[in-house]
Amino acid sequence: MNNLKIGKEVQQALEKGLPVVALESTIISHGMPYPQNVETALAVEDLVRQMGAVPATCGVVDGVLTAGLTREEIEEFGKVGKAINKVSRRDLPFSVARKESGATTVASTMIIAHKAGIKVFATGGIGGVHRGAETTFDISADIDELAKTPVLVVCAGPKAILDLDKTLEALETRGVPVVGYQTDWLPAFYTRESSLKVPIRCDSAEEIAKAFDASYSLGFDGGMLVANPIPEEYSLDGDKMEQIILQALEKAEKLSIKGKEITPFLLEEITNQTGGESLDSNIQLVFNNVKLACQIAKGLAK
Ligand code: PSU
Ligand code: MN
Repeated sequence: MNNLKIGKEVQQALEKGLPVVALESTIISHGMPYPQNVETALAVEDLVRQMGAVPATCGVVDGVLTAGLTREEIEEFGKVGKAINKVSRRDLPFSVARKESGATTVASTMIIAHKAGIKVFATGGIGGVHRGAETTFDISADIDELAKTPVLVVCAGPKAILDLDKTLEALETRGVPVVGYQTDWLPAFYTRESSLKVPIRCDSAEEIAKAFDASYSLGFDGGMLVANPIPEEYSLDGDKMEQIILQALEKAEKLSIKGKEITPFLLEEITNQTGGESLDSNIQLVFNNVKLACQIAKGLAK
């Protein structure tokens, strides 16, 4: 398919059966400010290589689904920021037809990873069921993608901008396994745990890799969500974050922000309101997730 481009390093690794880890680009263009976004994206790629795997940052470049953006492309995606289209599943055909570039969300990165033959993907937080979804119906396409595309996603749990309870329920309905890594409690992004139990606990990357292998051998279409708690030293005060999130939600409501704009808006508000403290935590939890994703990818490559 000429709509898919696999970077050279990624292609070689896949041919040799070496571990590859996919990474998303919405987190770069819409999830973090410049220049920290570019610094983080490049540091993440270095970390994957240090861990003995190959990074595949995904995005759409001039209409081509790309697994393995170049350094220059990553810099461009970061500099352009929110001016680049945020592309989820429903947007992909238009990016291709119009030959436009786009930053890919968890959902569309899973699609690209799967087309490229990559099984493991690391990010910060996934999209989920928003607070108030009972009236707005705002449920991220990430949830359905996890149900239909066989890619394992490592995250730090859904961010507290979402309704964690409903997010877990939506995942359960769709048959998506949610694994707590070395925890019984669902991690909540900035904090190590929420008051919700995870349905499955795994204590090692090997155990997770084995279960994902089993999912493949059962012929399951869907993926798997691994929730990895933020390292203790970077975790933030849950009550303080809740206050900031409530203010951000109120502001979004006043400004009538909805649809695909709401998540980036809330992320930016939180970063501004915490004076960058949350950004630092966000960056650290991504590193932490990348390490676990590499271990799982290595387990799968065995
Ligand atoms: N949550 C975060 N950081 C992010 C995102 C979510 O903590 O960067 C991004 C991811 O790319 C995710 C997308 O796939 O937002 C979800 O957007 P929406 O809610 O519009 O589906
Ligand atoms: Mn939404």
